[in-house]
Amino acid sequence: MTILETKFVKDFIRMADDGFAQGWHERNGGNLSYRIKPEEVAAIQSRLNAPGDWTLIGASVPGLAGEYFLVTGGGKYFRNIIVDPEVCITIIQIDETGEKYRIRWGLVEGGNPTSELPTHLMNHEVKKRVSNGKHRVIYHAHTTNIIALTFVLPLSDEVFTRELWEMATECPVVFPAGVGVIGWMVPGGREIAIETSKLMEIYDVAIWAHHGMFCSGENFDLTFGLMHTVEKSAEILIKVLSMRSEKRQTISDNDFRKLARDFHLNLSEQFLYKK
Ligand code: 2HA
Ligand code: ZN
Repeated sequence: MTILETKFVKDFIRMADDGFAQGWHERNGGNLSYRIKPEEVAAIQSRLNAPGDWTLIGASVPGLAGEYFLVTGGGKYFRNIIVDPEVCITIIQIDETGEKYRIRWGLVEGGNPTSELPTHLMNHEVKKRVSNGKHRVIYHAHTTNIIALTFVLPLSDEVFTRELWEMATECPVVFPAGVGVIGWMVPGGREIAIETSKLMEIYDVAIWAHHGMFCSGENFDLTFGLMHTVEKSAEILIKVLSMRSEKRQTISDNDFRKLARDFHLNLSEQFLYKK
């Protein structure tokens, strides 16, 4: 089987294209990464390129030593992933120290992995640990409505979580741990990676003010579905705020407690402060 014929590569490409279709990936905006399973690496081993030079990641991820990732390329357009995947995406291998990577497939016209590689890998390292190896997908998208909300809501985990939960009953079911928010920072480096990975210790969703969102999940469907649900909730909130300044009725603290009881959710009291 060629690398392009494997299920995880096909699923990755479909997810990237679904994200483009949502309008979340203007130009080269956004990036996606997948921690490849050992049996998937074994199945493609004979088709990987001869190992090239190691490159510094710019972050230290010893918890990912020896792992392989499928990631989008820096500067590549999501629009083009489905058109010419071998140009736009790449398989990288992490070294035994977790300090360096090398390219093993893809990017056939040259280039590097995503500019957000430090954040992707630091998030993967945290999520691999806290999910006991279950989480494999990290997704960054420029989701219009969440970005718009970061101009008008206080940049607190409590306010964003609570407002997004209220907008659709499925929200506390889909992201019961809530969402984390960080204020504006320069993207593409170690500092924003450290702040984002701190949020990933607790949440599966991290919002970057005036920029976009990161989501983590076990597989492509769950991670895309999470991004989609949070962004749709933000769209509803923007519609509500645009219609009137005060909500006439909403989902109350006690309603969330009842939902938690019946759906066996652990909804922290931290977010149930309104009464
Ligand atoms: O250009 O989205 O955050 C890719 C990005 C950087
Ligand atoms: Zn971005």
